[in-house]
Amino acid sequence: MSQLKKYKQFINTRIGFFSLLLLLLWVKNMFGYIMDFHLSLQSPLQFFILLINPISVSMLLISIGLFIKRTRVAYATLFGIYFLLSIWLFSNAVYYREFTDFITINTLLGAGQVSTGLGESAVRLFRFYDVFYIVDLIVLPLLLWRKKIKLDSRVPRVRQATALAVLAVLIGSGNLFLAEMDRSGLLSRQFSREYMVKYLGINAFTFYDGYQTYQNNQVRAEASPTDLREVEDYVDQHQAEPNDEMYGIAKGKNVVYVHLESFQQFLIDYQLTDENGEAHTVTPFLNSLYHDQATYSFDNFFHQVKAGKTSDAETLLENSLFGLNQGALFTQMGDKNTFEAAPNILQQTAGYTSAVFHGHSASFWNRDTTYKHLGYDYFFDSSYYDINEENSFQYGMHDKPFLNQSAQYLEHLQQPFYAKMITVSNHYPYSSFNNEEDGFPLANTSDSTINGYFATANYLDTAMQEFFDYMKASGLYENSVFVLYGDHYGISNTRNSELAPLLGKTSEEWGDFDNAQMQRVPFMIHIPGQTNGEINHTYGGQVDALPTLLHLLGIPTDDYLMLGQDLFSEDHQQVVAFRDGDFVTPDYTFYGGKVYDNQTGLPVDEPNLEQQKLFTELNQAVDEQLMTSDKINNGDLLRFYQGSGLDPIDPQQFDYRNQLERLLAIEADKDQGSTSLYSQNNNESTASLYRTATYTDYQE
Ligand code: GP9
Ligand code: MN
Repeated sequence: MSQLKKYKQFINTRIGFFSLLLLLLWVKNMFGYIMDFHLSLQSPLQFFILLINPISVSMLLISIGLFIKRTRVAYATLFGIYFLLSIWLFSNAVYYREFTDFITINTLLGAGQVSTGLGESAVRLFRFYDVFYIVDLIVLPLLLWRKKIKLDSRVPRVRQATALAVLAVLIGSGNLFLAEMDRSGLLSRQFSREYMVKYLGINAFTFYDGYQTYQNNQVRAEASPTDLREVEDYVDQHQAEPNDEMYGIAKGKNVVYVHLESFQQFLIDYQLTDENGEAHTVTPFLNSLYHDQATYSFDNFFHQVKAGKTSDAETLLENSLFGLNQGALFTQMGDKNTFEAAPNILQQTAGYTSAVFHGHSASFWNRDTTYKHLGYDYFFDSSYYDINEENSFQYGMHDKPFLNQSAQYLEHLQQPFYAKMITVSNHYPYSSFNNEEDGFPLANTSDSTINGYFATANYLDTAMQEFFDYMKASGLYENSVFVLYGDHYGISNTRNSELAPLLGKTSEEWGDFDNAQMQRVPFMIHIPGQTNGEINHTYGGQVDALPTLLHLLGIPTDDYLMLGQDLFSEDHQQVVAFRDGDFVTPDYTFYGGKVYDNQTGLPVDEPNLEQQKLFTELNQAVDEQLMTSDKINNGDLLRFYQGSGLDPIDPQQFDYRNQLERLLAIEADKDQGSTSLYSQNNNESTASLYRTATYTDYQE
């Protein structure tokens, strides 16, 4: 019997038809990966994962048809599931062309209505090669009808069908294992939909998304306006009066937020000793800013993020609410919840224009949709930058070219503006520089992650210096307040004992108390013109940033449901909650289930009665703050809240395409009334004032 005949015979069995469908689906998925979905692959392993990721879910679902006895019903089921999976793939491909994103259950339910206009524009999104996605949906039924593929009336043995289903699950587990190996925390952290699809395939992503959406929707559906009462009570009781001396000192100024990626406080004033015993200051510029008389610096300021890392820091700083205890709020709720975030507040109370600048793909951390819900007018993502392999790495564009190229957009924003620059070069694995940027010495530990950290921090430092130089040269500096913050640790606890010798301790001495202290990140508010800046020792965290800033801008916060407190306020309570319920105060550190005395760094093994009482109170205070945050976020309670007087945001009104054109149109429209730097500079660009150099240039 010829080979071909054998195949034909096989296809004429139910298992054969099942196999054919599976093969076709795999091919179409690969076709989609090549033609439509841009999933950047960084290693052969990632490529391998991509090859296997469509198999398991397709196989499991289609195998349902193998359990059905009646011939026609069995074939209808096999083909029906195949049909649905094909259409789903095709829909995702078309959707992706418009939104560079995958369809979520929320999009389907119409809840995350940011995706306007797909209906009208769908036609122009079709491509000639789309035939490939759907032609088989017509051809296969025809072949069945014309008996080119014959229906097999023999029912596969249950054992056989079960074995196939089990195999599908095994493949799926193997897939997940490899995925987690390559990117740990994939499921728990959910960096982006792109990651999920790249590692697990479209279908697995859809199911996981569906499961999560269902869970979230349950809680949301049960929430009601009465739940707000407890939240309002909490906020009332924790209101911290503004400090008169500080209130309004930055009124009307632009706000320039600088997100210092993975930057820990210990880098400030740190000197790295190289192998010749020579000391190198890691961040000379940031140090000078830290000590500047126009800077209000904090040396007991802690990050409060969890799995959502950068995006959690953003959540905290924009809303004065915590991220979630599991996963990232941006990814889970960013396209659905109602927020009363900084861009919105500043817009409605003081006429600010808001913009985020970040040289990475818009969908990472679900930023593109979340920013619309936060009320950001503009979002300059990687598509606005001239990015190439030389000037970028897996997390986006390097800080110097990124900040440099941001100037061409920044200068067109109407003032006052609220702009957030998200840097990224100082990101794990701290090794991603081309030769030009190499130069700052590496630390000499056995951990390459630690070794590179100082050099990338130094790079960030010079990038900041260039940015500030430009701000001064362009004239924006005087009229702006700069807020610099570290988003989270860069060196994780598991590496800290290796880092210990660089911090004057031995690895053996290092313990959880030290780990907790390492969660300090910089928080500096630089207000040009001020002369009584100082290093403030108040204990605080990222949740406190927004009320602090708003008071400096002279904007009252009493009516907002914020959980942080103004760091300058006399009433500021110095209890800094970590997201997992641990916390620090000026006297004690609660970490990993133990209480430590800050003065000695030793555990308080036998607390006296007074201490016991205090610890219980502190624990309760922290739990209450975190619970209140969860209540607001999980129940989406701000949708019921009217006390702030803010008009609700319509996320659909934001569109992050063609932004430069829009900015130019606004300038033209306002004419003499335009307040952008560009207009003030007689319609001349200031971008050429930006000076940027490489490490070697700096040494010369
Ligand atoms: C990527 C960047 C990194 O866009 O902001 O996020 P992180 O990994 O630090 O959470
Ligand atoms: Mn980060």
